[in-house]
Amino acid sequence: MPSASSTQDAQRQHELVVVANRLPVDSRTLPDGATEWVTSPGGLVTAMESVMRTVDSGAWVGWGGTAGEAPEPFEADGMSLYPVRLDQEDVERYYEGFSNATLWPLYHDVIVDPEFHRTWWDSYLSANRRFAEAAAPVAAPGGTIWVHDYQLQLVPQMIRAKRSDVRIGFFNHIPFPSVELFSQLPKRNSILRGLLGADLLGFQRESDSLNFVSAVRRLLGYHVEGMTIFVPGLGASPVREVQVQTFPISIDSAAVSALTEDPQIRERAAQLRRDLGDPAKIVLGVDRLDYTKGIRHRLKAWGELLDDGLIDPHDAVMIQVATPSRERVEAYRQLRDEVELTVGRINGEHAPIGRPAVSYQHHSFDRRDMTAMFMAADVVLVTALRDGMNLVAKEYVASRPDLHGVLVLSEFAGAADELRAAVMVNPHDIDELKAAILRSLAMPAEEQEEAMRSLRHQVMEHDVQTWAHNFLQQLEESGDPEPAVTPTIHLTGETPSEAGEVETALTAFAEVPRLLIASDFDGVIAPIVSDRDAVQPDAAALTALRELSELPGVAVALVSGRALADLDSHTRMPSSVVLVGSHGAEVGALPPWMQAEVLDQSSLTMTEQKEELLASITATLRRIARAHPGTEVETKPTAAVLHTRNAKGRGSINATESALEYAMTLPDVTVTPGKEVVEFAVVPTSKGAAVDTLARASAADAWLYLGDDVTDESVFAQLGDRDLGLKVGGGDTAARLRIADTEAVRGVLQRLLELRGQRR
Ligand code: ADQ
Repeated sequence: MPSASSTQDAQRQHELVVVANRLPVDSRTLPDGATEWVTSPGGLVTAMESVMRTVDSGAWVGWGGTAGEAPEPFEADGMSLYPVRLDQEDVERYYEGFSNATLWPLYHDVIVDPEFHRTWWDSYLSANRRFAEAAAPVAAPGGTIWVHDYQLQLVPQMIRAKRSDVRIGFFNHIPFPSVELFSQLPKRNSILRGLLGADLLGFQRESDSLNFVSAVRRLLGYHVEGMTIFVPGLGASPVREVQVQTFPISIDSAAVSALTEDPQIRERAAQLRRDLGDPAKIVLGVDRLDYTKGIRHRLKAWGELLDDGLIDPHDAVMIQVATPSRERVEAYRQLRDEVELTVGRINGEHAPIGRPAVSYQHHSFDRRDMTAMFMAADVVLVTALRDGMNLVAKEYVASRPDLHGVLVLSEFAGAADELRAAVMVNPHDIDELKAAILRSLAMPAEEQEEAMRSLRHQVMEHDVQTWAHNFLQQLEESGDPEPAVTPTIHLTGETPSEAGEVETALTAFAEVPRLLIASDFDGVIAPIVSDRDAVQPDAAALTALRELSELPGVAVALVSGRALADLDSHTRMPSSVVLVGSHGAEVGALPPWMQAEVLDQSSLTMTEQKEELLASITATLRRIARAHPGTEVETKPTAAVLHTRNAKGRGSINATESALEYAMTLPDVTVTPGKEVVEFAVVPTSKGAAVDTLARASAADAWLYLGDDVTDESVFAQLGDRDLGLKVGGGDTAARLRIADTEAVRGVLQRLLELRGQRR
């Protein structure tokens, strides 16, 4: 990659933002302290680079490869790059630890034992948060964020929490294990939920997609139809659909194929054969030095063939390119030792003087050298024990427009699903592997051509551009993102509004011809008490409400989370005051002048099915309550409520967490967390919808609402210009005015009565 320039305006917004563990460039510190950027190797970089070039405004968020402070964002190759900081401890715990010593072995069928430490998880969580925080602000409104791979599985959900207006895609480059294996992973449900923050989840093979869907079904209990997962939302937010689909990744096939026309590269391939002593056959393996790639199995087979005298080292040479990888992880150090010991032993026993039996290369090559090697190779061995896709297999095929050469391919590599004309092997079966190598070495030219033609058809037709295009197109089709719902916050902190400000607002409001005055009950008309049944409403406030309801052009309502009967028994209001219970699910008698037909109660009707659901929710909440002393369950006609106000110690937090976890499994239930309560309603409810309906039923020109709880925000959120929202007590709110407490509420209601009374 050419030298990069730091830009002042790099922090702009982009249509497409790629988030991956690594940037497509590596930082290097020069002797004079300056930073130099060079293209970093690896399948993902190769894949995405060509895609990003086709986008007008693309950004890439990732780590630069060096621990410590991250450089400022900069531009390179027409892309904006946003480096993410990883400290040495993050590198050890998030990257080498949880990503490469926990997830990597587990997702690759536990070829080595996964290790787990809780500190690694903590670091994974905080590093994922840093990537999400870097990515969320740089996406344009309605833009697309594409998150890559197992290191960043929590990022989709974290981005969604900040930016519900963007499309979020996730692609997993490595396999997704069977649910039996995946279940071993500590924090497995957090990982699933993290991924389900995406709109579209892509996997390499059909089996990976199916494994993921069944993990979600089994471990989270979410409803699944085909490859669509229904993720339940909390509160009034609807169920979200997440699509799961298979997108086998590929390479820039035309570019690789074109390199083979280059005379210099052709010459390099010929030179390579001469350097090896002009053997009749060259067998090639190219891998990151990783235990998943089956390098040991391959060397064992090759060594045995030499031992058995079935291969003459004068006729055939094996080249093993093993790129250095994750050298600080113990399993990789051991692997390197073993591989190098085996190569040494084979060469010691079999190499003729002056040339190797196995030429072992533990370093990187550039694309041109790599292509020369593929052009020289008569057989390429891809013997992965488990591999997401394996791009080497496809690169070899793209490098053979001459239709010569044989690909030996493990059935455990994702590429096996597409490259059906390869010589398929089970690499665990060393005898089978040996037979496959011998068969490939002896394969007649016509047979090679026939197989290679079929392989090339597949690889040239399905390149990485098509892969990315298909993914992004599917993401586009996977439903319009929600409009940016930035809950409008007008007031923060606790300081009440100026008295004069409240007075001016009340005076203007009292002049409106037809009014609706609505109020929450607990915390507004009555101070909060620990025993809900011992609540003491403010008598003067209730009197003011009653008298207001008797004035012409004024409708009055009490809107509460309490059950209707409960609200009624604590307020004893005349029929001129409308009582709304259970967050809007229950509405009491209406005064005759209200238009009852506006109230569409159909969705609130209880069916037998809803009764059953409510019974099972109540039973589960009771179980949670038993485990957390002091918490209790209240039952209402359409809802069950867990009250945690009187729980001991962390009981309130723990019980709430259990309840919300349980809520995730209930797609059709409206779950409303409030002040130390969580309500599960089997009919759709919201105080906001209730007040809106009442305003229409009373033909009000404007309404006033008094509320103290988070559940009241659904009302404040829909305040119109003439409406008046008064938040009682502290906390962020969409209301425009704040008053201190129930005493202040009494003052407001009495003042309103006065102002409106004067109007008569
Ligand atoms: P990797 O495990 O890195 O990728 P692979 O698909 O084989 O595996 O890609 C490796 C890339 O590195 C190839 O492009 C290869 O040519 C190149 N490479 C290897 N050794 C090299 C060397 N010494 N010098 C230069 N280049 C070298 C992960 C998954 C795979 C999946 C890819 C892409 O593990 O299963 O195919 O992502 O999704």
